[in-house]
Amino acid sequence: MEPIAAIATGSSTAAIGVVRVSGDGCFAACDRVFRPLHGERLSAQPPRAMVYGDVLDGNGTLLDRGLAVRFPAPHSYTGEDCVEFDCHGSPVVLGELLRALRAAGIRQAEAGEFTKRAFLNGRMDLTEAEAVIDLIDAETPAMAKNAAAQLGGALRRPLETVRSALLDVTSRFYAVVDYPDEDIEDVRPAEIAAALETADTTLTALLSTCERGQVLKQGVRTAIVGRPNVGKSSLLNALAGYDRAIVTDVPGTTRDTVEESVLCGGVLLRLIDTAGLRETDDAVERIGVERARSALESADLVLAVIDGSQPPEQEDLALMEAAACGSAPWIQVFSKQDLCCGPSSIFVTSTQGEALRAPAATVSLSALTGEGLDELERAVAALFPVDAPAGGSLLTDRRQEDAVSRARDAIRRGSAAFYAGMTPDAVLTDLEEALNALGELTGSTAREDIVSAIFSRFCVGK
Ligand SMILES: Nc1nc2c(ncn2[C@@H]2O[C@H](COP(=O)(O)OP(=O)(O)OP(=O)(O)O)[C@@H](O)[C@H]2O)c(=O)[nH]1
Ligand SMILES: [Mg+2]
Repeated sequence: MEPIAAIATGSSTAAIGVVRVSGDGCFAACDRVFRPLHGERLSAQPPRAMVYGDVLDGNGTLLDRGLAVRFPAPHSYTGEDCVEFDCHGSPVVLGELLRALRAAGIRQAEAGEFTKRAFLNGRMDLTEAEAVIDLIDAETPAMAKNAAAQLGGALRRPLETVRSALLDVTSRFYAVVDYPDEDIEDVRPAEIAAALETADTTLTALLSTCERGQVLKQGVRTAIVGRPNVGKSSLLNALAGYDRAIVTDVPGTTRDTVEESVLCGGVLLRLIDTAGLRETDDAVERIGVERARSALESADLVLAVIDGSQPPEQEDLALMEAAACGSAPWIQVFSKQDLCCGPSSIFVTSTQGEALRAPAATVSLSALTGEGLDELERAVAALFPVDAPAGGSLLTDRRQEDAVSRARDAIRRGSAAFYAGMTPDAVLTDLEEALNALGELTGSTAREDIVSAIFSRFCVGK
């Protein structure tokens, strides 16, 4: 394909900046902007070896001294002839190098174009290409590890196994449908039933990882709620590691919701600090309290904070009732343990005295000294285990989840039709549908607009 070039290392100043080039004829063009200090021109240098030399602008004037590597097709990221330049990480130098490459006939690459070419040239399937985006965007080590494993085929492999089993089954059916008079080997019901069942089991196992995959990718929306002055904002700050929210000894300090993402027990928490829950005549604070209530209702996890240095008040009991009545797991947090004299656990009952849904954990901590924060981390890690049991197999993408579930449903329908003794073409329709859904996932039958949408999520240079 036509040659393209882009800065791969972003637009900010750094020690090193990389410009990558890919496409037909790119070696000759690169000879015009790079002159090795020793030996022959770049296009005659050994493949995949770093060469030190002068980086030149369009007029042959020295721009920088750096390294260049050439990767002859097909042994490159894109599968095409590729060159990478390691320059000093000056946006000006890198921009000038791009300009010189343009003058040599190489156009600016679009977002994700290198990876799109890698996909089109069969260097990776769609699940692996999507893993590249996830790896770049990873916000936690667990997310990065899951993406890295998928980059290595952790999703592709089980899907391929299912696909080839289905292909085997469909080809047998086709033989029967297409050549009814030939004496073709029997359809072998037991083998077919076993193949369909294995496919169903594999896809079901994948689907069962979606919830954890979402936690991994989106994080857990966590509302910190409680009455005024119990230390909610202090807890947010302690978890964030800096003074994100204003803390004072005036009850009603926080009036709006304050959001911050933190890593707690290996889990990405999207923390929402809220206004202290109380009745108030202040119009602004009242809106804050409404927002606090809606945060509590929509959260995936609730940290119900109770001042541990004081006897509980009616409002604390009301808070816990509200947390217990929701559907999200909640953690009872007793704050200000350094002043310790208050309760360390409260049995939760409704205003009518009935026992309510118990907290997932009860933690005593001090935002001031940090004691007990590790206990909170352990409680969160136990609630949201993100480390995939079989490394990299967590399904984190809604598109992928949708395709796997359509494939599984079609297999189940096909299986039911098979057991009901339907004609082979009835079973085939369902199995073809399953194969198509799997093809969308791996990209072998994905529509062009879907593929384009996926690659547009990339940054330029990737
Ligand atoms: N000794 C001690 N004081 C704390 C601790 N956490 C919070 N405080 C104090 O309690 C007061 C209220 O803290 P905030 O974090 O503002 O409480 P809040 O729940 O966000 O209060 P509102 O925003 O008004 O609802 C401040 O004076 C804090 O310094 C703690 O762990 N130990
Ligand atoms: Mg506050």
